[in-house]
Amino acid sequence: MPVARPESSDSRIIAHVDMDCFYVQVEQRKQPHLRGQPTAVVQYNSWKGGGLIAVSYEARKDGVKRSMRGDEAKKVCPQIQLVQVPVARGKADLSIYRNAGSEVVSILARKGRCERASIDEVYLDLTDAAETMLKETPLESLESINEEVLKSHNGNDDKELVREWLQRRDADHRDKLLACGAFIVAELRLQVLRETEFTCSAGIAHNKMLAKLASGMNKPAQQTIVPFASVKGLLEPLPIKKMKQLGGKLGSSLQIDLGVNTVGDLLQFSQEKLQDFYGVNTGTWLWNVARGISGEEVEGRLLPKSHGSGKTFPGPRALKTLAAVEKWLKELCEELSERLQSDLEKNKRVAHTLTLHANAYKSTDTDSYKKFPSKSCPLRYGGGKIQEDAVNLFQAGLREYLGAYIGSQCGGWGITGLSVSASKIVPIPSGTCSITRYFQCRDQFHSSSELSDEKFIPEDDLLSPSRSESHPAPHQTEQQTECGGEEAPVTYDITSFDQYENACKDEASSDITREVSHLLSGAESCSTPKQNERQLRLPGKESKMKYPSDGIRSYGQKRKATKEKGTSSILRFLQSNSCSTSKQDNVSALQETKPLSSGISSFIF
Ligand code: TTP
Repeated sequence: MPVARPESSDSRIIAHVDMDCFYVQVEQRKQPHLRGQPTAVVQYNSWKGGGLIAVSYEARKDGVKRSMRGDEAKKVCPQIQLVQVPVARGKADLSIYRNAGSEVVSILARKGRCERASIDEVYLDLTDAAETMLKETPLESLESINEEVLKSHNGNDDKELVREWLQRRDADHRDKLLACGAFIVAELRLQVLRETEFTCSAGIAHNKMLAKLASGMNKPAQQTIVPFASVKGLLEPLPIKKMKQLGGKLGSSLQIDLGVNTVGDLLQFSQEKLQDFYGVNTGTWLWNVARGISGEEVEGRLLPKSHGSGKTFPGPRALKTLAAVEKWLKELCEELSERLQSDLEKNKRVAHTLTLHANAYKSTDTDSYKKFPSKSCPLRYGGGKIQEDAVNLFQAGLREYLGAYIGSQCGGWGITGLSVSASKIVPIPSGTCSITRYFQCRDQFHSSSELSDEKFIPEDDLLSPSRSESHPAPHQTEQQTECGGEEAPVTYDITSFDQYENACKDEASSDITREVSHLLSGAESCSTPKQNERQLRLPGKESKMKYPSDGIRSYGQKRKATKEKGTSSILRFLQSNSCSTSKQDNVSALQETKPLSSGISSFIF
């Protein structure tokens, strides 16, 4: 659900940095002869030359678009170079892109609080750096300005006008800070180029929402500034459904029920009117959006919020037997397990929730609107265990999806997309002396309170707000696993799990990773009788929440129902967690977790 946060200060300097045609640049660095050539990266599936997932700016000039397949791109631009995404386990392997994104993040993080928003996007809070620069370097007296800074746009594309704006003596404090932000971001973009060979573009504004809107306005290798005076002009013409969190039901409701098609249309409604329609929080949030007001903070987070592995099986490649699904789940779970292990070793982080998503159809479908329900359970480490749990989650989802339609073994269904993801990732508490004890403690906790069939909660119930976001592509969503190519999109609501850490705190710190290999090899026993029982008790027992499917009422009711459910889970958790002491003390500065209330609905017990 959108959260209305008051603007903490309208003098913040926030940048949104977005890499240019990212996968193409990564491939061009690997194969320098591709530089300057029209190039595109294509999916693993080579049908009709493969779907394009990244297109170089040279190819875009020739009319190549991401919606094309390789064969069509070759017709439009015969000299195009098509590079296939790397492949592992029979699917796209995105690690090369992920690692390249990490290189960039580590450079950008030098200047201010940095939030990794997706595989190739970062938010930066540059307020302190800009304030310092303003004190130390009066911009109006600078004799020469670096060419990179002049690649700024603020509604003007003329470099001289931009120079004048940056050095205006009569500018107010906010504009002077923005000008400093432009200098800092230009320098950061140069550093990224020098150290990684990648170009990027950026938006510089007083909040995240405006910075993100601006970063894509002038690409590649340029930057766009949003002075306070330009906000209205920037927002007014934007289609309402293009705004973050308005691509789904809320945006549709605005269009259908209030006739709002652009952000400008929203301006005619008073805050009270919007609150009447959508409730106080959402109404206030909408009123703020229309005016470019957003208090959302840049989270200090350099690592992904979640890990996922998925694959699509379009058309005739749909999976039609449990054996076929199990085979693919094995591949996906092994990949996920490797990434979890690497995260544990490198970053000392553990994930707590495993989620399975699938896209499915029934051959004689009478209710095609019905989605395969996403399912979650506590995550157990080790490829075999993740696989076992994922298969159970799949079976539970399939039973619910098919309902009375037909037995799951009898066919009549197909799976066109499958993904597993690990979320609720937190650092291992600094006082943990033994990783084995940490996991034992955690698994005891899981086994005593979580692993029953009622605990499988449809992901729709947990995550409906992020589902309705209006991001142009799944991978770009802030609350998403990094996906791409043929990987299926997944969304998350990340919640504080520091209770776990407190429950499992141990005396002294020692080398955690030395026990990791043993632990992840599956040698330890953390499976419990309850986990085995779970499979037997699955059919038909999932708790379901039903919502009316239309209009504003349904939107409001869904929010209420979700909140209530989450709240009761939290209370149950707090009551049952006798080991839990205080909150927050084990969460590192770089891994800020959201307040308990913000993700309340996604606790699964
Ligand atoms: P984007 O940032 O959307 O696009 P881009 O970096 O290729 O180009 P631009 O300069 O316009 O920002 O996506 C980042 C990478 O994510 C992209 O290079 C490839 C991958 N991706 C997919 O795998 N599937 C998709 O549908 C999209 C949109 C992107």
